[in-house]
Amino acid sequence: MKEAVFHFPTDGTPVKCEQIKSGHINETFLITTDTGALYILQWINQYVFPNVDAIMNNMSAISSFLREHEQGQMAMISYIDTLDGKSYYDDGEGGAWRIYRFVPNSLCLQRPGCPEDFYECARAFGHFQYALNDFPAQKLEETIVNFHNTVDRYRQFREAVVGDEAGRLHEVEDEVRFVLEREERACTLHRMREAGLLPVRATHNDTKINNVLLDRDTHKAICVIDLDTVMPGLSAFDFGDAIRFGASTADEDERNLSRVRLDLDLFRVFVRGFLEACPSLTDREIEALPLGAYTMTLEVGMRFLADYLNGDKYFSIDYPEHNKIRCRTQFKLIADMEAKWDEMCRIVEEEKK
Ligand code: GN1
Ligand code: MG
Repeated sequence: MKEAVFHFPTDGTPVKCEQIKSGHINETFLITTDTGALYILQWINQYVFPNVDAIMNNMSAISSFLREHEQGQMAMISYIDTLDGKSYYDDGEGGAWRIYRFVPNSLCLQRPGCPEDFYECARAFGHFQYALNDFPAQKLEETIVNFHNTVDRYRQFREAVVGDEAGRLHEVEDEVRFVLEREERACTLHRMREAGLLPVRATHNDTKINNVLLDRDTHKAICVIDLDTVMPGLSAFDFGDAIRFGASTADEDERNLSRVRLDLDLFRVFVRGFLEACPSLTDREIEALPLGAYTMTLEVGMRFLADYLNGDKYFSIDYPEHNKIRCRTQFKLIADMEAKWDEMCRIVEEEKK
């Protein structure tokens, strides 16, 4: 049992604690009490999120906005305060912990089992975006500064290459070149943002499909979770990260690269669901969606690669080569997007109607 759980009020006494393997940053546990109540306990990685208060403040700002403006159309996770009234428990050893009640009869998917599931996820993320259309994004704190600032990601990437801290550069020279050759295109969205061509909104910024809870029986979306990276951003980021992860034909850490492709049918289904649920996007935002997929894929690929060069300090890994394997799948996807670029744009145009 994790000691932290005893700092929260629970129905019954916690008797069972199982780790849920999902996500590369925080740690998540399913807690069962002797009365059968279920809770999700999370350890927040403060190397990645140094400002836990900012996360919890953002979350509560968004929850109260949605409660007021949306009449509860979309469910939200509500965290339970500690016994002494704080939003998280600080264990004094650098650990921050929080807890919420497990959402009954819910599941999250690691891969879309069928197009309908992916469509549901698209609607959930699209709706999240739409529901926050009038939320003043500048009120949100940047929980990770420059999170999707691709220009700054390139700066950090170069630092990792020059530093070569783990002495691995010689293994990944082709991958480094791949990233550097694509800099201009990858930074386009950021420059459009700076030029005021795309609206800055409250965005989720980590839209893997496993961040949507679905009803176990109907597979209808219940809510969007993992709001730690909700920050000011571009709609294309949320669209793009979901495509990167969910419309790939293989896992993020597939070793056999011939299995990794962009599935255009899934791409289309996601475009449809996202646009239907988020009618507030401007024409220019819609046109930017394919570039969102491209940018998010390249960006996370270069983050995996930078972490590999730095000696795996950021993403949790299961084996020493893990980040190298991960970056290769992202670059394979990028190459496939380049080959399918015209079709991606055509699909967005067709679905726009
Ligand atoms: C991390 O932990 P998880 O899986 O929710 C990362 C995302 C990456 C993703 C890659 C805070 O998300 O940005 O896209 O891994 N989250 C953070 O799978 O860096
Ligand atoms: Mg996450």
